[in-house]
Amino acid sequence: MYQKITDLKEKFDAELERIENLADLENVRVAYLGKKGSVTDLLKGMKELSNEEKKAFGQKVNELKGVVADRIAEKTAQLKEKEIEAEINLMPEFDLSMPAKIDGGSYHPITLVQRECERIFKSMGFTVEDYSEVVTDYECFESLNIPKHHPARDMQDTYYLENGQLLKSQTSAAQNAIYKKYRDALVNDGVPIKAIFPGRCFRNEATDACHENTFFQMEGVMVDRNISISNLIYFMKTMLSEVFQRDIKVRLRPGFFPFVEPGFELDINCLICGGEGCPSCKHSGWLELCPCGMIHPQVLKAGGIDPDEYTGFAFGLGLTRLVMMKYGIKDIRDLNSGSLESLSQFTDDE
Ligand code: FA5
Repeated sequence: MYQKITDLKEKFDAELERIENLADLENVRVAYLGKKGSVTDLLKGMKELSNEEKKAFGQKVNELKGVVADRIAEKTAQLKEKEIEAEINLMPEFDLSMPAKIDGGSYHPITLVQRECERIFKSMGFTVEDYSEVVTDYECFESLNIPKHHPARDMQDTYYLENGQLLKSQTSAAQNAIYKKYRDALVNDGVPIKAIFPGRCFRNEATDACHENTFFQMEGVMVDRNISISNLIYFMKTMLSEVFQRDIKVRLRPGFFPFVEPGFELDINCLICGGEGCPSCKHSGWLELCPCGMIHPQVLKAGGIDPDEYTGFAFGLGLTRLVMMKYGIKDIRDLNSGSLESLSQFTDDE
């Protein structure tokens, strides 16, 4: 009986020695350790043995099982290492110190226009603020005079997180924080609030030539004593003439936003079709670019500012659409495409 164990061990050692790949090794494993394998078979011959003998013999078979399993594991590791080495040897040699054969990168057109707008507003005394893309319902809606279930929310369905926060649907979501940040300087030291805050916005809506689900806006606010619509129009005009460096036809028409009163839509004559109508302007000849208005008293109050003493204007520039107009990009979706071929047409290497 015990001779069978010794013979089987010798046979296994000889076979293992000859194995050169993982597939053959797996066959050997099954042949020895599988349900019908040779090691398991040894146990079947124990019927005629006494209980004492069965115990001793069973122990020896289990020892053999352990040795076979260990040797197979060792051989598996050796063969895997060999396979990796072979793969490495097949790889073409390359010199890590060689300079890469790629052209220099360039800034995205949205980055270029955003920086241009920041430069213009900074030169007029505005600060540039950064704000989170994940905001609360209070920041994005309630502080802006849009209570729960207000129909204005339907226009800005967005993406909600399980904790109730959301991806901001408008840069206006930063207004409340900006008022709170600068209100002491305004009230105590008479420093007007003048801030812009560019940022990425998200909306759950169907895309077309002038709508994306992810796009950029640039919000701007100014709050002081005696701020009026004339101030608003002055800043809008200055910004557009600086960005385009030429005369642009714009129109101002009434627009409703719960956080401004009165509110306006500032449209720009479509520069893709020259006003004749095309898919980029929904065939109207005009493109909604920069809604704006006088900040609603409730919104100032929510920011800790007394609306009886202070007034202000706010605007929400569609930065991505501005980029379309500046570079004559017909389809907004090209801007998020990641296609270097299309994007590099609009940018200078910097
Ligand atoms: C707003 O988002 C307001 N927060 C703007 C505002 C700020 C009004 C301050 C008054 C005072 P609206 O949803 O219209 O408004 O978006 C503003 C601009 O963002 C649009 O005119 C447009 O240029 C751009 N925009 C809106 N939705 C999209 C979209 N899906 N894709 C690309 N640009 C968009």
